[in-house]
Amino acid sequence: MAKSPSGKRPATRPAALLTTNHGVAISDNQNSLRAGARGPTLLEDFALREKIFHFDHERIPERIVHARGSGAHGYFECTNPIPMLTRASLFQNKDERVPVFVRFSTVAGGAGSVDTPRDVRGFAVKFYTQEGNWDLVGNNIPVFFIQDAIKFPDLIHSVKMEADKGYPQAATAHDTFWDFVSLAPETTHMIMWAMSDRTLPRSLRMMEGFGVNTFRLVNAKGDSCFVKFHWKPTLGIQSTIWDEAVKIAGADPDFHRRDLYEAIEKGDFPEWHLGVQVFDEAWASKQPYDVLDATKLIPEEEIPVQIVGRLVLDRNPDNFFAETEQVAFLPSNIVPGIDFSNDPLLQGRLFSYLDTQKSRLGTTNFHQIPINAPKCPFANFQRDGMMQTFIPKGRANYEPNSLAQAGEDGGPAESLEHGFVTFSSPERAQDADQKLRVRAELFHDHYSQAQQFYRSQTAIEQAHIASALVFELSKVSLPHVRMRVMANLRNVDESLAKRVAYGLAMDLPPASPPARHPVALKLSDALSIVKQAQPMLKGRKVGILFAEGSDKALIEELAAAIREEGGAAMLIAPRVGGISVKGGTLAADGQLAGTPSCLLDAIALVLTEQAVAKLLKDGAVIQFVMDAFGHLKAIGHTPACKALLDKAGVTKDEGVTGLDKAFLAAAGRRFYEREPNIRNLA
Ligand code: HDE
Repeated sequence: MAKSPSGKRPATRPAALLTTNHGVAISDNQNSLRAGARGPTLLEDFALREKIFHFDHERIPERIVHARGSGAHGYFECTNPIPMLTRASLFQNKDERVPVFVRFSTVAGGAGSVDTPRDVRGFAVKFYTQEGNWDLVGNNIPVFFIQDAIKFPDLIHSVKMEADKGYPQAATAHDTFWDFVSLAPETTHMIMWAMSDRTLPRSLRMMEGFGVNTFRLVNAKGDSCFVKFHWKPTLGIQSTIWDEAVKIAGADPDFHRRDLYEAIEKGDFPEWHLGVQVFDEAWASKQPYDVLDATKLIPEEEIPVQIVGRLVLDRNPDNFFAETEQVAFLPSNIVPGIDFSNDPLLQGRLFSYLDTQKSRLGTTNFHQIPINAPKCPFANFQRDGMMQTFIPKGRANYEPNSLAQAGEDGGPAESLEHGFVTFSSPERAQDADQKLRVRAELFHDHYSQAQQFYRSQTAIEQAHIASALVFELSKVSLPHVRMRVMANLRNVDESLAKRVAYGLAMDLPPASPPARHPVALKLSDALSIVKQAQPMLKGRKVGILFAEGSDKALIEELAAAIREEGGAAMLIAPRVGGISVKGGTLAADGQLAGTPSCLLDAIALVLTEQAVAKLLKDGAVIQFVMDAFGHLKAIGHTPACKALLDKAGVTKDEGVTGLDKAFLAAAGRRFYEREPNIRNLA
């Protein structure tokens, strides 16, 4: 009998043994099998071939949209049960929790693209309820570009890299996107949101989420109402500004992914409240818009958002691929007590997501992957298929069967009592027996809510929208496309159109004839980020810049005060390992050149006059201060920093403080009022 190299055969195999996929232990994982020390590699090397074979197939197709994303585990807790509205198990009992997996994403970029382009963010939540998985696959903007699913492939083709050039990546600022937009006035409302700071979130933890489509709730008696779902972040809504987002993309392409991961690792669990807006058909039929039209929202002032629960993300995935990449969200994953509406966008989505999983995950059995499998028992007679991991027992593989009468296991059976029963909606069904390719009348109003959104913003937010339009349209090379966008914009707001035209140095074309004349709607404060801003240090990161000779006690006191208020303090110095300061040595968390202030929410400069004199020759430190000022952040400083502030162009305002209480208060907010003095906005 042949012997192992050592000549001995161990009695049992150790647990942590490197093996092939078929369980054979590997003796050498550094050298492939060769014919002689300098000879060719042998085909016989099954361990080498298996390893390379598996590696070659490690990638699966990335999502056609929302390819770039970050995920986390957590739970949903019902805080205000609503059994009168829905029989869904997760909304029945106060304090009851269900596990969730959440994936946030950008839309346009590929899986390896940066986290901070101007883009809509996906906000997809999988609730593993006792009665099956419910996926609420939403976005951070409550409306969408188009009204009918049939236009989705065109929209996405237009926004992705241009077909011939292969660029730009993750950007809307190019010809084909704006060509599509200009030819589809239904996009106008969403364009207002997309050009606002909503598409530049500071953190995934600081953005709202929306179910977007109208859904239904159905109670145990079978009564139904319509519902819109809302996620409200407990850290408040916070956005960056454009110049900041662009710089973050270079400084940390994983800015949002890192922020989410680190917050969870630290135990600062991101949290949102889930709210519902409920209404009935009688109310819906009186509105100047159609609630089945996903380009329209219901202002919170009209129907208040009622909080029903909270979402807490408290665990990072163990493995990015197995969980975040393989998670498959399906708007068609619905549970008893929740139902669809006839929204034509939603109806199309019900098909698309199931279909896309087959192409991405390769098999109809993708629901067996642990991240996708329900956590309640599930059984049916669907059988076989690629990558089948279940081993059903017995003969029963059809329904109904009478095998139980012969003492065999007859398997699962349907149940009217527990099963999902589609709500039979009677409303507006007059033309249900006609086959039509039409849009309902109110869908033709493309401008009223776009106007409402724009006019509900503060002056600085309006200036950001105008500037974003100027930026994007200045990247459009086809004059007729610009013209058509401007012609549509005139239907939203004449002053906006004028500002953009001025920014582009072009004449305003005549307004395009609207399919339906816009009506003036009541303004809504809930649409503005700035009007809702809640200054807070919690969840924010303050950079403390120090150098040789800085006061250690002062730095430590400041860092403690920041942490006390729930903020993070990051020490930054020209050299990280530990430099000599007043009171000892101090190590930094980040090196100055690698930690530009765009990655921080506020900065504190704890520097001596000598250190300032030396640092004035360093472009990185001047840029550090200049950007913090330009990005509307608080700057706290020791008196010795005057020369540095002057060189960086910092002028005194409420956000420029000493290192005292005033700084702590300032660090939790942005100083939008500073912007008109330092930047020419459109
Ligand atoms: Fe999606 N969308 N979508 N979408 N969507 C996908 O499904 C689609 C729409 C949204 O983190 C795809 O699994 C169509 C609206 C999110 O894995 C695909 C239409 C909203 C995610 C698809 C829409 C969304 C997706 C690609 C028009 C907000 C990422 C990969 C009818 C309510 C989920 C996948 C994740 C992903 C189709 C419009 C949100 C191709 C046809 C509106 C958050 O099936």
